[in-house]
Order: sequence, then structure tokens, then C-alpha cells
Amino acid sequence: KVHEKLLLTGAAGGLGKALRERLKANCSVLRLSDVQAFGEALAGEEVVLADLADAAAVSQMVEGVDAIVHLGGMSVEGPFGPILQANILGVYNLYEAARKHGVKRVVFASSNHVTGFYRQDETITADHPARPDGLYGLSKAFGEDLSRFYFDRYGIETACVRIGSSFAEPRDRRMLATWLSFDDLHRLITACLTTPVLGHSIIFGMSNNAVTWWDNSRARHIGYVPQDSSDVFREAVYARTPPPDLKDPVAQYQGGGFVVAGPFGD
Ligand code: NAI
Ligand code: 15L
Repeated sequence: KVHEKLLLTGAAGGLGKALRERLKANCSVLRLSDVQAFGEALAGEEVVLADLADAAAVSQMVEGVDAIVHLGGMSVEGPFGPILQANILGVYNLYEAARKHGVKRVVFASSNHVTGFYRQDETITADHPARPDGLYGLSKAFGEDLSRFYFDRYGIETACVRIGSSFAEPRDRRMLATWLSFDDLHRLITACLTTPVLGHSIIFGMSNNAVTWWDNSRARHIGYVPQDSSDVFREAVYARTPPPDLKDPVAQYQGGGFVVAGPFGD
């Protein structure tokens, strides 16, 4: 096992639940954290509850771990207040704690919504400028920039994984392009945790889908090889969903429904 103690934030969420068992193979002790209670620690686990907006609690959560998989935070578009607390202040608190406690590697759950305003007929790489499709995407862009600063200034390596759509199965036609299976998500995180030199890297989190809008050629050094594909679900998804209205922004832009969400008053 490469890591003695690994911290997983957002452990009570959809991806946290999917990764809890899988990540045990990556470490001797898995420390699980969330703001909501989610039950007792099992063998080989620790549970440390913390609100990401609370610097002291985040410092305690991070102390003693040797790497972090950071999934915690607001995961969809919504009012700015909670996004500011959980994703912007939260990611600052996390990296400050990592700096103080000497943690050298982080896998940050970024999102395809950092680049959601590229069109579905464009293929982009990690070198394309951010085009966030909302406040949520902006908060993830902030996390990407902040983690780059902590790499340049303090040498903390980060993989910003711009997760597409990680669910048990693709739920609609868009997700045929954006889908990331849970097993591939685990493979990708494992690659980020184990590659000898990670640096500060941006990688799109997707399975081996035939239709794709993202080119991971800038992230070859991570060594991620997806094994799953949305293609096996294509027929079933087409059968149960209407064809897209190509005049609708939801069908034009990579971010799908996020590009028309809001505005939200706080
Ligand atoms: P989720 O919403 O199910 O889980 C997020 C977890 O973060 C929740 O358990 C929540 O309690 C916790 N959280 C929220 N605010 C917090 C705070 N202030 N302090 C501590 N914990 C807090 O989301 P999901 O789907 O599991 O996603 C995990 C991460 O991956 C998120 O950061 C999300 O933005 C990112 N992501 C997920 C995608 C997906 O397809 N599931 C796609 C792109 C990004
Ligand atoms: C995300 O960033 C969200 O966390 C997730 O719930 C999905 O909506 C996903 O993007 C997506 O774009 O499908």
C-alpha cells in the first residue's frame, strides 16, 4: 500500500460511498470525513466529521494523513452562499491545512463545469482556458487555480480531476459522452496517487467512451487507462430519451443543464 493514512472528504456523498470500500486497497488506514454524520468507522477506517468552512476542524481532519482525496463540497449549481463556504473557503482551508501538516499530494474533485461553456462539437484539452458554466463551475476553477498556487509556492502536488458524470450508469444522452464509471474513477484516483511525478495536473474524468469532448493527452504522465465505456448503454439510453433539440443551449454546450441554471438569490 502506497499510503499509510489517506483522507477521503465528502465520504457521505454519492462518490464517497462508491469509493469507501474501493479506496481501502490504497492505504493502511482510510480516514473518512463529511459535514454530515454517516455512521461508525469500520475496520481500517477513522471518521472525523468537519465542516470545510471551519478552519480549525479542517486542520484536525488533515493532521496525520499522507494524501487527500477531496470530494467534499457543494456538487451542483445553486446559491452563492453555500458554494462560497464549502467550495471556496473550504478548498482554501484544506490547502492551508495540507501546507501546515506537510501533506504533499491531493486529488481534487474538480468538474467538467469548469469548461461547461465549450460546445458539444468542440474537443478541448487541459490547456484550453476555463469557461465555467455557473457559480459552481467558477468555484471549481478557483480550486484549480488555488491548487496550482500551492504547487508553485509550496510543492504540494495536485491532480484536478474534472469529473464528467460519475454515476452507476449514464442517465441521459449527454452522459454517454461524459460518463465515468465508479471503477474507472477508482482507477483514475489510484493513478493520481501512485504516479511518480504528478506535478499540478488537470485530467478529465471519463471512461473510454466513443463519443467524447475531452482530450487527455496532456495527462499521459498520470498513466490512467479506463476500462469501462458508456457505449454498452447507448441503445438503451436512446430508446428511453427523446432526440436533442439542437437549438436548446442544454444540447449545445458541454455543461448541459448547468448552463441554464439560476440565477439564484441568496
Ligand atoms: P455529493 O453531493 O453526493 O457529495 C458531496 C458531499 O460533500 C456530501 O456528502 C456533503 O455532505 C459534503 N459537503 C457539502 N458541504 C460540505 C461542507 N461545508 N463541509 C464538509 N462536507 C461538505 O456529490 P458527489 O456526486 O459525491 O460528488 C463528489 C465530488 O465530486 C464533489 O466535489 C463534486 O463537485 C465532484 N463531482 C462529481 C461529479 C459526479 O458526476 N458525481 C461530477 C463532477 C464533479
Ligand atoms: C457535476 O459536477 C455534478 O457534481 C454531478 O452531479 C453531475 O451533474 C455532473 O457534474 C454532470 O455534469 O453530469
